[in-house]
Amino acid sequence: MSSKSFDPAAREMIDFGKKNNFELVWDRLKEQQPQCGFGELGVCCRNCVMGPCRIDPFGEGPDKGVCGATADTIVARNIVRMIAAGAAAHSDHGRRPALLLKEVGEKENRDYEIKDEAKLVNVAKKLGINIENKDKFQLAKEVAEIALNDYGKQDSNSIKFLESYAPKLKEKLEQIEKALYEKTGKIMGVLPRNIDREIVDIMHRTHIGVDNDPLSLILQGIRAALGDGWGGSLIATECQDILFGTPKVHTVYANLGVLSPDEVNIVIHGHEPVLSEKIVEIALKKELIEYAKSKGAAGINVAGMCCTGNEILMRHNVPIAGNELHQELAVLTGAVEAMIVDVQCIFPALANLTKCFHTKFISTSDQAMFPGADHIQFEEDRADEIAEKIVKIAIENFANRDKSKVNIPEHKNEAIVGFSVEQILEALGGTVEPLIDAVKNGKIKGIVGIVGCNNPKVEQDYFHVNLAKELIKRDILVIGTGCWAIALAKAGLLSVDYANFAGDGLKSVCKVLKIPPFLHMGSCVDCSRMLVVASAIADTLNVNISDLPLFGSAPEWMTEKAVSIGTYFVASGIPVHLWPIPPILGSKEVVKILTETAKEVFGGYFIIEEDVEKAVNIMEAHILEKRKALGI
Ligand code: BF8
Repeated sequence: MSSKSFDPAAREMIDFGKKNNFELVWDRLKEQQPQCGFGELGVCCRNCVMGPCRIDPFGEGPDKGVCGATADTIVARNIVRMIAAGAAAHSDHGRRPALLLKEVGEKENRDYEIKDEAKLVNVAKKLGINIENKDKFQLAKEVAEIALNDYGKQDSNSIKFLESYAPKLKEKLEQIEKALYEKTGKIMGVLPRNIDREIVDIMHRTHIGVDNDPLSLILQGIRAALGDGWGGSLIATECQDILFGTPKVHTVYANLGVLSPDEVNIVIHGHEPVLSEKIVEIALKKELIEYAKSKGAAGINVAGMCCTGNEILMRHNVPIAGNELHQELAVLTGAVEAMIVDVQCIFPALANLTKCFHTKFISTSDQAMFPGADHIQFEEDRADEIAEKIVKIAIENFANRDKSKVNIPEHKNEAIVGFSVEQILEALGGTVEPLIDAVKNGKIKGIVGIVGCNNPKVEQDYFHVNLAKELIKRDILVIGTGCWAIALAKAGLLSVDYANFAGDGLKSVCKVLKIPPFLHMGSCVDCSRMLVVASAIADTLNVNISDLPLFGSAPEWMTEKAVSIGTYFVASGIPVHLWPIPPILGSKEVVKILTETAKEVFGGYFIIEEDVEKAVNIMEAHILEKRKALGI
């Protein structure tokens, strides 16, 4: 059996793929060996055509590029460009539901509606909107306008979402800007002024011959990342909750075993729920189920993949077929009529692989085209019509399924999901006080938020699952999102009973509140939910987020989005563990800024650790240190 994955369903399918000569991500990784050492260290520069240049890490070759850029400059420029891309992906995602909310508010779009009026009112109040005598449409319009203004305003004030959701952090960031100016005489801003602007600023200052100072570069990276976490991602979460409903706690199934042997299987993969919400809704229509039956299927089975899967799993009873490294494996089952994709984390390799089966690979976004895919353009103002068209294509494709090729692994597990901030508060009786009491009396030592991806360089899900298991043994509550949350759902860990494997303190809290020791908080943009919880705890205790016994981790990360998430955690005051190593080791200065200077300035910092136990030891030590400082 393959050791490429910790997940038995994946191991089965990887072996099946190998036996039948299907090329998978692990094969392509092998083909790439040895990977570029300059790239791994971050010392390769392609920012102008006097290059490409690279710095010799052994000190035997060139120590600067043609323009004179040192390893410190090159590494810093490269890593902040990663942040820019990650922040752009999340924030551009957030723009879509914000625009849609405005259209719904203006009654220009009638395919969507406001499903959570209570949340709309709460968000409006938080943003300081006067809610008197305003109907839901007016409020939706005003909330959306503030959100969209945060993307495009041209003044130098902080974005409104950060200011409204984390006033204390805003104050702290202002003090940091002031202190930096007093110390250096240089203007180095960290408060995001405009979500888009901070990303553009990075692209500007990393152009040849602009910013060459690693500290100034990294601080701009932090600014853009904060514009993601407290801006773009938060806007995505809040607008989506208003439009599609705030997640509620419920049970779903997870893993490839959710694919049905006798129904039309539609897998929705990507990130933006604007499309997937519609597919879920349309697939429940009686006429379409009847249509599927007329084509010989028992019904229609919609399953999610990656973070769009998380979005629909959080809000509906929709199972999830897997996380990032499952996308090709789902196709290998031979039982997928359509793989429908929007944006982000979608392998272009799916185009070739789906051709070996009857699976239709359907792209839908004007931003994400895949050579070899069928493109059906999704448009919000024709959402019902287009979703129906896509579902019908899947149904009609059922006749092409070759039953002799169907090979669905049996593995699937039940998972309790849906822990939005609102649901956590409800479980706690309306306030964060009971959680704070549990932290104060030591039943819960601290909280770790785990995020992010799979990466074929790491045994799939191994680090996610084992890190989480080890943390709860030490009475550390684990919350998280993204492919981590899917990993735990697949492994059957998202259950109240699993609290039996936690330390006595955490176990007792979970049993009283009837919650698992691991809380699935949603997709990657929903890391904003974790920030909101951290901010609520800090406000209640009247301390900064950096004073709290918290830690973050991205133990199998691979995307630029994860770099942005890690950075906004750090800048918000939460240290972050990473594995694999980010491409920064080519610069001692950049390593120092991210691991030491960040700690002095923001309270958060990065650590890199490959070993589960060692990583947990570091996290626990930080948590205990913070508890001591708080006097608890
Ligand atoms: O959006 S799907 S691989 S990037 S964790 Fe990572 Fe997974 Fe992508 Fe975050 Ni979500």
